[in-house]
Amino acid sequence: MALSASVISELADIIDGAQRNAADIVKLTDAHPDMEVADGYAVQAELCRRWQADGRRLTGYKGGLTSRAKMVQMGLETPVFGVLMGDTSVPDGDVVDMTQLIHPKVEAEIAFVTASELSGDVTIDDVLAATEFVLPAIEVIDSRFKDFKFDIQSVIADNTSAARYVVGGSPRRPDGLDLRLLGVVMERNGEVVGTAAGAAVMGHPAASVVELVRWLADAGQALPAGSLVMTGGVTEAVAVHAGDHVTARVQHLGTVGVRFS
Ligand code: 0L1
Ligand code: MG
Repeated sequence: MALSASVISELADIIDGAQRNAADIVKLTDAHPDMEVADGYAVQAELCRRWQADGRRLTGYKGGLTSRAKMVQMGLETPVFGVLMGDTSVPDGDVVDMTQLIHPKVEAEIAFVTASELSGDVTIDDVLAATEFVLPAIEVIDSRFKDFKFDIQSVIADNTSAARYVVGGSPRRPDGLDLRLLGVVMERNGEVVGTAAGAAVMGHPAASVVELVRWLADAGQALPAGSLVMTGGVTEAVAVHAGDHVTARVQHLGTVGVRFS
């Protein structure tokens, strides 16, 4: 790490302020060119620590930049990980208030809910054996950086642009499903804006959970039973505006939707 604890704390203040006020900022490396990826995760961890101290609940984790489509869209090559807070969950079919966000985009994802703890150097089979169910999800991302212009250090500090998440559809145990082959269709206002199969995420959506568990292990942590894991957008993210309605249809898992007002 290149930055001191007091700078990490200052950067957490900046991100927190931008999130609370829905006001964009410039990327953190403009003022701190030495900032490293580990510093970005230190800012994210400090934010998560503060949010939990404020009574907010950690419900799970997210992988981002896990598909080629997302990497190409953002011009970054490395998967990133972030935290999911319970108060950012939106019920299936409910409405997101645009005034609380800067410039949201949506991603269609396959989510996992774990039945048992996962830790260390796990495999895809370990993840599937520990999975209670898989289900369709929409992630609403909202980079706090102006025009979604950031580098890897900054976006990690910004909790990988996490803003809201929606899960729903017909959750199913993964047994008997080949998650690589699940077709995913994302629609905005009834128009198809993205299509992919589950394998778009690292060759298998569970591979995103494998990488998440390894990332947690590097920090001396495990993925607890009962965690929700968003495995990452299968297509590039799509901008939304007030009045839009987005659905993600996942083969065998049903449909999840969200509106923007
Ligand atoms: O969930 C994501 O894929 C976000 C990770 C990259 C940040 C972004 O696209 O804003
Ligand atoms: Mg995502």
